[in-house]
Amino acid sequence: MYGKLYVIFKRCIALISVIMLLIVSMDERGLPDPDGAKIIAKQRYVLEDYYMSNQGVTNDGEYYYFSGKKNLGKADMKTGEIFCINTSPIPKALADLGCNHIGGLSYFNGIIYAALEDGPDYQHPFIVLYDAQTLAFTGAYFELPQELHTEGVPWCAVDEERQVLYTAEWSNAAVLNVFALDDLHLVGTIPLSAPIDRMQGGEMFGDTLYLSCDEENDLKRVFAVNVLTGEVQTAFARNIGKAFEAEDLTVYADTDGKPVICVLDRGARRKSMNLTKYRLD
Ligand SMILES: [Ca+2]
Repeated sequence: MYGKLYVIFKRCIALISVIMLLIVSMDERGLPDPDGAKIIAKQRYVLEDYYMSNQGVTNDGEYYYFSGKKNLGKADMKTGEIFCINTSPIPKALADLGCNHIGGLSYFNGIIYAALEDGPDYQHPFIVLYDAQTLAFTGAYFELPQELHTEGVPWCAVDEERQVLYTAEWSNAAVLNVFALDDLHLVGTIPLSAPIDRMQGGEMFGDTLYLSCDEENDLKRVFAVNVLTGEVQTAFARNIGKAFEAEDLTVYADTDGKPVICVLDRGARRKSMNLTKYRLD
């Protein structure tokens, strides 16, 4: 009896998903093309998967790792299907301090580095480490200097080559903060050639830090920062419009070694999360 009801329930959910995906694809029919890049694929998440994937994204070449505000999810990069979740990843000690929001993610060497903050007070910015295989909390977290993160820590990006992790202020950041990867102590800052506003997430590729920004215009550009010089350039303009909210991004190497930049955004009217994959022109 219950088995039959469960099958009917799952079929109803599957049907609602199909209808929502159809509505979303109709909504997005008229979007202009990006400038400076081409869209090569798009994965959409609705219903429960939306909540699992609406903040952060990173990858290890085989799996995507997502964060919702209070969740972690893991998806196969070939199918995009989320198959593993952790619904209570925030350590109790940090929850007791008011930490209530997991933001951007960055993967390195079996570990997911997650930015955690305590909005709206923003007194306790943390980087928390999770096991990429299981999504379990590893027991390790590091509090960052609050004076460098006065509006929280919305994202972080691991630089494997230099063994550091980058963060920045949310509003009109003038510098990147640079932390040693082993114990997250501050090792310096990188002055930016131009301030960057409303950064939502980033990831390294070679010497370039790609940054997703929720600009208050229709462009929603992705910026490229040369971490050797601090020079800021527009990588491409996404042209998705103000109705979308840009979130984190992740990057992987295509078969020819060129970067594929995968940007998360919340679709118009919050019906779907989109992971859009771009190749630079
Ligand atoms: Ca990321």
